[in-house]
Amino acid sequence: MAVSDHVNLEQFMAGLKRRNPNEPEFHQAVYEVAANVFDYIADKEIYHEMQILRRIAVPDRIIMFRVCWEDDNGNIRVNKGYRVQNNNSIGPYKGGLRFDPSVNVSILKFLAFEQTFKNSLTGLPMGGAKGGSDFNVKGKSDNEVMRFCQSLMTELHRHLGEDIDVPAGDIGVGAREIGYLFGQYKRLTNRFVGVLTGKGMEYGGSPIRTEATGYGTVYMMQDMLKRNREDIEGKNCLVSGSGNVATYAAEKILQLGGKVVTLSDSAGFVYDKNGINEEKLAYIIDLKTVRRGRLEEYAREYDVEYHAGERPWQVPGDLAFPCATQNEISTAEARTLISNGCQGVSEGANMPTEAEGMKAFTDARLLYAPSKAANAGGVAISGLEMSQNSARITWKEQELQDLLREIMENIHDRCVEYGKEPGGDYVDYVKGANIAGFIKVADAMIAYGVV
Ligand code: NDP
Ligand code: 2IT
Repeated sequence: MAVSDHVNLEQFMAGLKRRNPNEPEFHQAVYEVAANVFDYIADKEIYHEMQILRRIAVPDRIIMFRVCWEDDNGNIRVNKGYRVQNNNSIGPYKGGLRFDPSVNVSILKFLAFEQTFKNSLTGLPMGGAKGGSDFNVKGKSDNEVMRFCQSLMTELHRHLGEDIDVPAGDIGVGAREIGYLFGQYKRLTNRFVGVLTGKGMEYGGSPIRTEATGYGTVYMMQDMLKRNREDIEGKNCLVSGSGNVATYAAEKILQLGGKVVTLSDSAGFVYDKNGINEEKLAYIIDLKTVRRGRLEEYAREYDVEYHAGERPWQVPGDLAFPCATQNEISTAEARTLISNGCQGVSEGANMPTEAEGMKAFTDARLLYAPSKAANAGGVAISGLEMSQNSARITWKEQELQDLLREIMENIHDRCVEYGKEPGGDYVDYVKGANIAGFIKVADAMIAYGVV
């Protein structure tokens, strides 16, 4: 075996940036993991010799394609479609599809890289991938969305398979889109298999997949608080977003006796001082998933504060749950949360906090669960949807509720195992999640040799 060149973290990052120019989100995601992993592997020669981190940071493959479709006025429209298959060392590629005008290679590479460690943390056999399109679902008719999904799947299907790559939803891809995508997969291949997750209950979906990400994010906070002999009851909670993850995080906070005072969308946030109760939340879920409206309408309907073009982090709160998108908490906003007395942050969105903001949370010794641990409940239930599809069986809802709770507790405990400060009691959950997620993938790669 050749003697490895022991680069340090700075040299590693310089090389990564040189080889992947103009991909700031990807650089940010790799740096966050590398910073912890470099420390961990300092005295573990095999990981250096096998160049593990360098290999995980190059996707197995990136598929890029044209998606043509016809709008309701008969115009031909053209979008880009992507699938980044990052790593399948511990199982078939698995990860969501995002439809949003901001989608590009940098964002999908960061998401597929993160997904690789997140999926490892769940303990289930899933590799990491992410995909999607720069298609904007906003303002499109159901028929336009259907034609777009069918066109995208016409290319994507040849790269998928129940043992190859299994996509799911993400921003802009919910139950409606998964239905159209699965319908086209089935039509093209004449196979009814678990090739997508987040499916409707009528055609192979799993109980609680819809709720799983949001619930899991709150369970992670519950476990962090429990370690400090506290709980969510009575706490003021700031939640951002008003999509799948945010609304079910809010639902679980309410079930646990917390008070949800904010939600947001891409146009602004609502500050509801009296708290968003179950009835108001049902209104918001209907507004966002059925009527596809703006949160501003909720503010008008219930006569609460609406802040156009702003994010909720200036509002004083005990706990924060960013559940919208990447880098939605700037470093300055992270500092504002800390100075306003925020005690804990659990990330429902992927990489919602800027790098310096993450450091500020840990330096201030907040209870801080990073996304790859805190939002892993969604993909964990996706993994169990795959198992149910393979066995052609549907488990009972309570079984899945219990499994989600158990998986989140295991992830919490693994973060404590690898993230607890030596000689102290503080847990650096970022470090814990990165190292625990890394080990399983790295050891599988070592077993395979140089491939
Ligand atoms: P949805 O499309 O259901 O909801 C997204 C929400 O975030 C909407 O309220 C949307 O506002 C808002 N949003 C989107 N982009 C921006 C932006 N640039 N600035 C401000 N707000 C924005 O998506 P999900 O709830 O599924 O996903 C939210 C986050 O959670 C993402 O980071 C995703 O990667 C992550 N995640 C999702 C999982 C899942 O199972 N769905 C699993 C794990 C992580 P608007 O209504 O105006 O569009
Ligand atoms: O970021 C994520 O974990 C997801 N969007 C869900 C992935 C999945 O395959 O369920």
